[in-house]
Amino acid sequence: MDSSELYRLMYRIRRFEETVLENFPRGVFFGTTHTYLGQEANAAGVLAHLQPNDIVFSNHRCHGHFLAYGGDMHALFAELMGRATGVCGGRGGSQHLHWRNFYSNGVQGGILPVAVGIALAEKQLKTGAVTLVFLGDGTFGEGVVYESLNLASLWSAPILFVVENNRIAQTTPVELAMAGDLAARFHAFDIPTSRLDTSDVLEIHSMAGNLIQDVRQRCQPHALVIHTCRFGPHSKGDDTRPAQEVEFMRQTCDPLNIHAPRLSQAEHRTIESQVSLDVASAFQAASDDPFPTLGS
Ligand SMILES: Cc1ncc(C[n+]2csc(CCOP(=O)(O)OP(=O)(O)O)c2C)c(N)n1
Ligand SMILES: [Mg+2]
Repeated sequence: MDSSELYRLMYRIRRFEETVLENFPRGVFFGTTHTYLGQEANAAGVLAHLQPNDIVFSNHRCHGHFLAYGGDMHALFAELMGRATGVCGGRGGSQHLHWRNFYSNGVQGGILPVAVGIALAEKQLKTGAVTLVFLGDGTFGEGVVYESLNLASLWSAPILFVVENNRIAQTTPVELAMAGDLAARFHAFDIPTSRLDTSDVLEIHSMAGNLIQDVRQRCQPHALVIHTCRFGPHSKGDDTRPAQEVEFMRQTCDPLNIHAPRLSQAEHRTIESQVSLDVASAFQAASDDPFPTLGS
């Protein structure tokens, strides 16, 4: 993926998520939602390296991962709207997506044992596939995470754990919930861990490429901890952080602002207007789609 494709992808995620938050109060979506605003560079940089049979597990904050995996915006809007054309026929909603080798689940930590199990199955089958699993800082309070890390290490699962450390879980800052060091949790199980403190998609892209190649070649687990920023509320309108704190993050670590200067102004403006039109038409198309019928 070149610089302009990475910008296009991040902008697509941004506009998709903004459209979700703008329209939620109109009652057009079912269930809940968790937007990926501010974290776009993680999905874009990491998932650019996938090979077709690789497997991705995501969590409640899954829209950005799904779009970066190659998922369709219309199908994702339709899924949130409960329409028959949705990713899962309108029955999964925002958090429960399955398409090709992409799986997401809203139960915190619940995806870890499944992801490790699938990684081990792929190893047994000698497919060469790598499994990636995204998890947040707030998920390290779940015991099943540690059972999964133990087996991943003991049985050498070809898996990359991607921790998106936005330093908050719902409204609880990480320092009120987590004792000790995040990377030390992986080290306790002899899982090598790399850290990044950046929202620069090129830095993430470069490190993730090396790590995924390494996991594939060595058939061993690895962890990548990315220090990142959540710009939006946890879900919808439930942000208790001071507005200045969020504004400061937007000023200093917006992945779009960091990456845009690498393109000409004309180029990124063209991408922005094309993507905005695509997002608006995907939203409109999904709004016009039918609801599933009983028995379908
Ligand atoms: C087992 C379980 N407990 C509680 C929740 C409710 N819940 C959803 S997301 C979340 C916080 C997640 O924080 P983190 O892992 O840091 O991810 P982030 O939202 O920051 O991306 C909580 C408590 C849940 N989904 N699953
Ligand atoms: Mg978090």
